[in-house]
Amino acid sequence: MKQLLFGFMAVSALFFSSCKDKCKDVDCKNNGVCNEGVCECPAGFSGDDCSGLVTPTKVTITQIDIIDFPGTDGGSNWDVVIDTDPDIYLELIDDGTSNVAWTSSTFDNVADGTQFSINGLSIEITNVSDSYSIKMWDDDATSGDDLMTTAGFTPFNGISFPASFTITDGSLEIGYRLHVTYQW
Ligand SMILES: [Ca+2]
Ligand SMILES: [Ca+2]
Ligand SMILES: [Ca+2]
Repeated sequence: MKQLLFGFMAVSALFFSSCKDKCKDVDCKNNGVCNEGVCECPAGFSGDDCSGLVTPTKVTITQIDIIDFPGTDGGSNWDVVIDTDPDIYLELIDDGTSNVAWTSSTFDNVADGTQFSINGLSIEITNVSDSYSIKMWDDDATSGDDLMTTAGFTPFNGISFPASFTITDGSLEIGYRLHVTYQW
């Protein structure tokens, strides 16, 4: 009799479990979608509830906004002849190898306080957890160029996938906003 009762309970449990919504108590994070009790995660996320991050295989910089730059060279003008404003170009440096991964075109005589964007970029970085930096130079055609400032960053921060983020040279005034996309 005991065995019969147990058997009945087991069959009932099976019957009821097959009827109930398997996703009822499943909380999929990061826009994951529950299917038959299992979270299906969007690109970049993993784990039972999609809370895990997948390291991207590539981060692509699509735009760089120049938010601010040093107005003077320690109190002196960046240039001493013809036009005193700096002639700005950027270099992306792979800090591990010191290789220049990308160089922008030059923006002549940019007045202090000017904000501008370099868009339409497709700068692909595959060592996404490495350290990179952006060097800003004042182009001086006849002599060595003046290094204006350097700001470091890591393409993938390890905690989220922001579409854009700000980097600075540590002064909290001089900075860029990088617009990026991720691939996995
Ligand atoms: Ca100069
Ligand atoms: Ca100039
Ligand atoms: Ca110059």
